[in-house]
Amino acid sequence: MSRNVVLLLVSLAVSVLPFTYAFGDFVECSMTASSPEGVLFVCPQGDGDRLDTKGLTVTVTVNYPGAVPLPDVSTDYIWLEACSGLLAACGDGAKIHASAPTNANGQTTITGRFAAGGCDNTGVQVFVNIPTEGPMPGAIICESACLPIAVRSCDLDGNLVVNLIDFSTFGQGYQSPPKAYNACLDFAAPFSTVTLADYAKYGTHSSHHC
Ligand SMILES: [Ca+2]
Repeated sequence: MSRNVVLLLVSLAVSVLPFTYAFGDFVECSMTASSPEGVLFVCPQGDGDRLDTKGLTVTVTVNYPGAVPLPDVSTDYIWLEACSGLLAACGDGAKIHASAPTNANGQTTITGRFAAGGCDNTGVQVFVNIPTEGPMPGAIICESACLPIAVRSCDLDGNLVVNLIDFSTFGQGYQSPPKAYNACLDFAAPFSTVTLADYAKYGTHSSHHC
């Protein structure tokens, strides 16, 4: 290989390097995350609804500062959580990890489901947390704004089992109207009402637990 070719390759490599950080630096990443608006039904047993089957797939793009795409970020480092931390988790079930590592454009999706109790109507947000190890120049941590997906479990009190306590709570708001509306009981369409459709959803998960 001639010296000119080597110089050309070196200059190309330098010109595409997206960062100038040293290992161990803290790097503020930039991220975009978006999703449709909706409600995700959850069961502590992990057999609630998936985001993708409810048309609620979350799309994530991870960048270095300067909008340079960050490819090959492991699914271990990208996940979704409820915004106000109101879910009670079965194991790691209060997180939904990305469906695949980021592609060449820094993009991936989040498509799975929670295994949890509780109710969080404040939305969900994406976290990216890449440790310093591996090919990354520094620890990268970022979080998205809250996305408009309400998370509602049939384990209403979050004790990780769907039992008589939950049944009693459900009964206090069923049906609505005429009873006062409790959004945490509103699992299924039509939304803004608590009807037989919501009860049917609840009933198929009775006695479920972690
Ligand atoms: Ca409903």
